[in-house]
Amino acid sequence: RDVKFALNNALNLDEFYLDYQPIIRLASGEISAVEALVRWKHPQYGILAPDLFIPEAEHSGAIIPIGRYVIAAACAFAATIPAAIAVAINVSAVQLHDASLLETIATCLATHGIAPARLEFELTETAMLDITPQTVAALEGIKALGCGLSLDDFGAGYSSIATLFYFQFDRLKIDRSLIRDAIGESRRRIILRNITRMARDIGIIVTGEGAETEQHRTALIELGFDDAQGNLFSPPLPAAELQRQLREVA
Ligand code: G
Ligand code: G
Ligand code: MN
Ligand code: NA
Repeated sequence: RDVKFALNNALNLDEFYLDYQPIIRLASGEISAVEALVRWKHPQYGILAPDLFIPEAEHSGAIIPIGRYVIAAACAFAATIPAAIAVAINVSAVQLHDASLLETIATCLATHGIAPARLEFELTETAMLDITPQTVAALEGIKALGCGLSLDDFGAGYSSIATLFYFQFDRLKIDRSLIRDAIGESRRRIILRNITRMARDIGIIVTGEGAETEQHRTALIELGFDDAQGNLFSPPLPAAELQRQLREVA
Protein backbone atom coordinates (compact mmCIF):
# COMPACT_ATOMS: atom_id res chain seq x y z
CA ARG A 1 0.00 0.00 0.00
CA ASP A 2 0.99 3.61 -0.56
CA VAL A 3 0.99 4.51 3.10
CA LYS A 4 3.19 1.57 4.02
CA PHE A 5 5.65 2.56 1.32
CA ALA A 6 5.65 6.18 2.51
CA LEU A 7 6.27 5.16 6.14
CA ASN A 8 9.06 2.73 5.28
CA ASN A 9 10.56 5.29 2.95
CA ALA A 10 10.47 7.91 5.72
CA LEU A 11 12.31 5.47 7.96
CA ASN A 12 14.98 4.88 5.32
CA LEU A 13 15.33 8.64 4.86
CA ASP A 14 15.76 9.09 8.62
CA GLU A 15 12.72 11.35 8.88
CA PHE A 16 11.57 10.00 12.27
CA TYR A 17 12.96 11.28 15.53
CA LEU A 18 12.06 11.25 19.21
CA ASP A 19 11.16 14.04 21.60
CA TYR A 20 11.19 13.29 25.33
CA GLN A 21 8.73 14.48 27.95
CA PRO A 22 9.89 14.40 31.59
CA ILE A 23 7.86 12.50 34.19
CA ILE A 24 8.36 14.25 37.52
CA ARG A 25 8.50 12.78 41.04
CA LEU A 26 6.02 14.99 42.90
CA ALA A 27 7.74 14.66 46.29
CA SER A 28 11.15 15.89 45.09
CA GLY A 29 10.53 17.58 41.76
CA GLU A 30 13.22 15.35 40.26
CA ILE A 31 12.88 13.63 36.91
CA SER A 32 11.82 10.04 37.42
CA ALA A 33 11.63 9.07 33.74
CA VAL A 34 11.26 10.56 30.28
CA GLU A 35 8.67 9.39 27.74
CA ALA A 36 9.90 9.02 24.16
CA LEU A 37 7.38 10.40 21.66
CA VAL A 38 7.98 9.80 17.97
CA ARG A 39 7.65 12.56 15.38
CA TRP A 40 7.83 12.53 11.60
CA LYS A 41 9.77 15.38 10.06
CA HIS A 42 7.87 15.32 6.79
CA PRO A 43 9.55 17.05 3.84
CA GLN A 44 6.27 18.70 2.76
CA TYR A 45 3.98 18.76 5.77
CA GLY A 46 6.47 19.65 8.49
CA ILE A 47 6.54 17.95 11.87
CA LEU A 48 3.77 15.38 12.21
CA ALA A 49 2.54 14.20 15.63
CA PRO A 50 2.24 10.44 16.19
CA ASP A 51 -1.56 10.39 16.27
CA LEU A 52 -1.38 11.41 12.57
CA PHE A 53 0.64 8.38 11.45
CA ILE A 54 0.81 5.73 14.20
CA PRO A 55 -2.67 4.35 13.39
CA GLU A 56 -1.63 3.91 9.72
CA ALA A 57 1.70 2.46 10.81
CA GLU A 58 -0.13 -0.07 12.99
CA HIS A 59 -2.59 -0.92 10.25
CA SER A 60 0.08 -1.35 7.56
CA GLY A 61 2.62 -3.15 9.73
CA ALA A 62 5.19 -0.36 9.29
CA ILE A 63 5.02 0.09 13.09
CA ILE A 64 7.36 -2.93 13.39
CA PRO A 65 10.42 -1.32 11.74
CA ILE A 66 9.44 2.11 13.11
CA GLY A 67 9.18 0.56 16.58
CA ARG A 68 12.65 -0.96 16.16
CA TYR A 69 14.01 2.45 15.32
CA VAL A 70 12.26 3.92 18.40
CA ILE A 71 13.70 1.28 20.73
CA ALA A 72 17.22 1.74 19.33
CA ALA A 73 17.05 5.55 19.49
CA ALA A 74 15.61 5.50 23.03
CA CYS A 75 18.44 3.20 24.20
CA ALA A 76 21.04 5.45 22.57
CA PHE A 77 19.48 8.41 24.37
CA ALA A 78 19.32 6.55 27.70
CA ALA A 79 23.10 6.11 27.51
CA THR A 80 23.53 9.90 27.46
CA ILE A 81 21.48 10.79 30.57
CA PRO A 82 21.87 9.95 34.28
CA ALA A 83 21.25 6.29 35.14
CA ALA A 84 18.59 7.27 37.71
CA ILE A 85 16.31 8.35 34.89
CA ALA A 86 14.28 5.71 33.07
CA VAL A 87 13.19 6.00 29.45
CA ALA A 88 9.57 5.13 28.65
CA ILE A 89 8.81 3.70 25.21
CA ASN A 90 5.29 3.40 23.78
CA VAL A 91 4.50 0.09 22.13
CA SER A 92 1.44 -0.88 20.11
CA ALA A 93 -0.39 -4.19 20.31
CA VAL A 94 0.94 -5.03 16.84
CA GLN A 95 4.48 -4.85 18.20
CA LEU A 96 3.62 -7.34 20.94
CA HIS A 97 2.71 -9.78 18.17
CA ASP A 98 6.13 -9.39 16.55
CA ALA A 99 8.19 -12.48 17.34
CA SER A 100 11.44 -10.47 17.20
CA LEU A 101 10.41 -7.79 19.76
CA LEU A 102 12.28 -9.27 22.73
CA GLU A 103 15.40 -9.86 20.67
CA THR A 104 15.24 -6.25 19.41
CA ILE A 105 15.03 -4.97 22.98
CA ALA A 106 17.82 -7.24 24.26
CA THR A 107 20.11 -6.30 21.36
CA CYS A 108 19.53 -2.56 21.82
CA LEU A 109 20.17 -2.81 25.57
CA ALA A 110 23.43 -4.65 24.95
CA THR A 111 24.58 -2.36 22.13
CA HIS A 112 24.22 0.73 24.30
CA GLY A 113 25.16 -0.89 27.63
CA ILE A 114 21.83 0.02 29.22
CA ALA A 115 20.56 -1.68 32.38
CA PRO A 116 17.20 -3.28 31.48
CA ALA A 117 15.46 -1.58 34.42
CA ARG A 118 16.03 1.77 32.73
CA LEU A 119 13.45 0.97 30.05
CA GLU A 120 9.71 1.08 30.70
CA PHE A 121 7.35 -0.13 27.99
CA GLU A 122 4.04 1.73 27.85
CA LEU A 123 0.97 -0.10 26.65
CA THR A 124 -2.33 1.64 26.18
CA GLU A 125 -5.34 -0.05 27.67
CA THR A 126 -6.64 -0.49 24.11
CA ALA A 127 -3.52 -2.57 23.37
CA MET A 128 -4.51 -4.69 26.34
CA LEU A 129 -7.91 -5.44 24.76
CA ASP A 130 -6.15 -7.64 22.27
CA ILE A 131 -4.63 -10.23 24.60
CA THR A 132 -3.45 -13.43 22.96
CA PRO A 133 -0.94 -16.09 24.03
CA GLN A 134 1.68 -14.17 22.00
CA THR A 135 1.05 -10.86 23.71
CA VAL A 136 1.09 -12.55 27.13
CA ALA A 137 4.47 -14.07 26.24
CA ALA A 138 5.73 -10.66 25.06
CA LEU A 139 4.68 -8.94 28.31
CA GLU A 140 6.21 -11.70 30.41
CA GLY A 141 9.32 -11.58 28.24
CA ILE A 142 9.70 -7.83 28.77
CA LYS A 143 9.47 -8.39 32.54
CA ALA A 144 11.89 -11.33 32.33
CA LEU A 145 14.44 -9.12 30.56
CA GLY A 146 14.22 -6.84 33.62
CA CYS A 147 12.42 -3.94 31.91
CA GLY A 148 9.39 -2.17 33.36
CA LEU A 149 5.79 -2.21 32.13
CA SER A 150 3.44 0.78 32.26
CA LEU A 151 -0.29 0.84 31.66
CA ASP A 152 -0.92 4.04 29.70
CA ASP A 153 -4.06 6.20 29.38
CA PHE A 154 -5.75 4.32 32.24
CA GLY A 155 -9.37 5.37 32.61
CA ALA A 156 -9.67 6.75 29.08
CA GLY A 157 -12.25 4.26 27.96
CA TYR A 158 -11.46 0.58 28.15
CA SER A 159 -9.85 0.22 31.56
CA SER A 160 -10.08 -3.26 32.81
CA ILE A 161 -9.35 -4.41 36.32
CA ALA A 162 -8.42 -7.75 34.74
CA THR A 163 -5.43 -6.06 33.10
CA LEU A 164 -4.09 -5.10 36.52
CA PHE A 165 -5.21 -8.41 37.97
CA TYR A 166 -3.29 -10.63 35.56
CA PHE A 167 -0.23 -8.53 34.64
CA GLN A 168 2.44 -7.05 36.85
CA PHE A 169 2.61 -3.46 35.76
CA ASP A 170 5.22 -1.24 37.39
CA ARG A 171 3.55 2.06 36.56
CA LEU A 172 -0.06 3.13 36.07
CA LYS A 173 -0.59 6.30 34.04
CA ILE A 174 -3.94 7.91 34.73
CA ASP A 175 -5.37 9.51 31.61
CA ARG A 176 -5.38 13.28 31.46
CA SER A 177 -9.17 13.45 31.04
CA LEU A 178 -9.60 12.05 34.56
CA ILE A 179 -7.03 14.42 36.04
CA ARG A 180 -8.70 17.40 34.40
CA ASP A 181 -12.20 16.40 35.48
CA ALA A 182 -11.24 15.54 39.05
CA ILE A 183 -10.46 19.07 40.13
CA GLY A 184 -12.86 20.12 42.86
CA GLU A 185 -15.26 17.20 42.44
CA SER A 186 -15.31 15.16 45.62
CA ARG A 187 -16.79 11.92 44.28
CA ARG A 188 -14.22 11.76 41.49
CA ARG A 189 -11.40 12.59 43.88
CA ILE A 190 -12.43 9.71 46.13
CA ILE A 191 -12.18 7.34 43.17
CA LEU A 192 -8.69 8.57 42.27
CA ARG A 193 -7.54 8.50 45.89
CA ASN A 194 -8.54 4.86 46.10
CA ILE A 195 -6.85 4.00 42.80
CA THR A 196 -3.56 5.45 44.08
CA ARG A 197 -4.00 3.61 47.39
CA MET A 198 -4.59 0.31 45.62
CA ALA A 199 -1.57 0.91 43.39
CA ARG A 200 0.65 1.73 46.35
CA ASP A 201 -0.48 -1.41 48.16
CA ILE A 202 0.59 -3.57 45.21
CA GLY A 203 3.79 -1.60 44.59
CA ILE A 204 2.83 0.26 41.42
CA ILE A 205 3.97 3.84 40.77
CA VAL A 206 1.05 6.07 39.77
CA THR A 207 1.52 8.93 37.30
CA GLY A 208 -0.98 11.68 36.57
CA GLU A 209 -0.94 12.71 32.91
CA GLY A 210 -1.65 16.11 31.43
CA ALA A 211 -0.77 18.19 34.51
CA GLU A 212 -1.14 21.75 33.24
CA THR A 213 -1.74 23.93 36.31
CA GLU A 214 -0.59 24.43 39.91
CA GLN A 215 -4.08 23.29 40.88
CA HIS A 216 -3.41 19.98 39.14
CA ARG A 217 -0.10 19.60 40.98
CA THR A 218 -1.70 20.26 44.37
CA ALA A 219 -4.56 17.85 43.63
CA LEU A 220 -2.22 15.09 42.45
CA ILE A 221 -0.12 15.34 45.62
CA GLU A 222 -3.22 15.36 47.79
CA LEU A 223 -4.68 12.36 45.97
CA GLY A 224 -1.56 10.25 46.52
CA PHE A 225 0.03 10.30 43.07
CA ASP A 226 3.76 9.54 42.96
CA ASP A 227 4.60 11.17 39.64
CA ALA A 228 3.16 13.65 37.18
CA GLN A 229 3.66 14.47 33.52
CA GLY A 230 2.40 17.48 31.63
CA ASN A 231 3.05 20.92 30.32
CA LEU A 232 3.16 22.38 33.86
CA PHE A 233 6.48 20.60 34.28
CA SER A 234 7.68 20.38 30.70
CA PRO A 235 6.39 19.79 27.18
CA PRO A 236 8.06 17.06 25.13
CA LEU A 237 11.59 18.32 24.37
CA PRO A 238 14.23 17.58 21.74
CA ALA A 239 16.91 15.17 23.01
CA ALA A 240 19.62 17.86 22.90
CA GLU A 241 17.52 20.27 24.98
CA LEU A 242 16.88 17.68 27.68
CA GLN A 243 20.56 16.67 27.72
CA ARG A 244 21.48 20.33 28.16
CA GLN A 245 19.02 20.76 31.06
CA LEU A 246 20.30 17.61 32.75
CA ARG A 247 23.90 18.79 32.47
CA GLU A 248 22.93 22.07 34.12
CA VAL A 249 21.33 20.27 37.07
CA ALA A 250 24.32 17.95 37.49
O1 G B 1 2.91 13.24 21.33
P1 G B 1 1.45 12.86 21.22
O2 G B 1 0.51 13.35 22.27
O3 G B 1 0.87 13.29 19.89
O4 G B 1 1.40 11.24 21.24
C1 G B 1 0.20 10.61 21.01
C2 G B 1 0.31 9.13 21.21
O5 G B 1 1.07 8.51 20.19
C3 G B 1 1.03 8.73 22.48
O6 G B 1 0.22 8.79 23.59
C4 G B 1 1.40 7.29 22.16
O7 G B 1 0.36 6.41 22.55
C5 G B 1 1.59 7.32 20.66
N1 G B 1 3.02 7.22 20.41
C6 G B 1 3.93 8.20 20.55
N2 G B 1 5.16 7.74 20.25
C7 G B 1 5.02 6.43 19.93
C8 G B 1 5.93 5.41 19.54
O8 G B 1 7.14 5.57 19.47
N3 G B 1 5.41 4.17 19.27
C9 G B 1 4.07 3.92 19.38
N4 G B 1 3.66 2.69 19.09
N5 G B 1 3.18 4.86 19.76
C10 G B 1 3.65 6.10 20.03
O1 G C 1 1.30 8.13 25.54
P1 G C 1 0.37 9.29 25.54
O2 G C 1 -0.73 9.27 24.54
O3 G C 1 -0.20 9.54 26.90
O4 G C 1 1.31 10.53 25.21
C1 G C 1 1.24 11.68 25.91
C2 G C 1 0.74 12.75 24.99
O5 G C 1 0.12 13.77 25.76
C3 G C 1 1.87 13.38 24.22
O6 G C 1 1.56 13.36 22.88
C4 G C 1 1.95 14.80 24.69
O7 G C 1 2.20 15.71 23.64
C5 G C 1 0.57 15.03 25.31
N1 G C 1 0.68 15.90 26.48
C6 G C 1 1.69 15.93 27.33
N2 G C 1 1.50 16.83 28.32
C7 G C 1 0.29 17.39 28.06
C8 G C 1 -0.47 18.37 28.73
O8 G C 1 -0.09 18.93 29.76
N3 G C 1 -1.67 18.68 28.18
C9 G C 1 -2.13 18.09 27.05
N4 G C 1 -3.32 18.46 26.60
N5 G C 1 -1.43 17.14 26.39
C10 G C 1 -0.23 16.79 26.89
MN1 MN D 1 2.39 7.07 26.61
NA1 NA E 1 -1.18 8.50 28.03
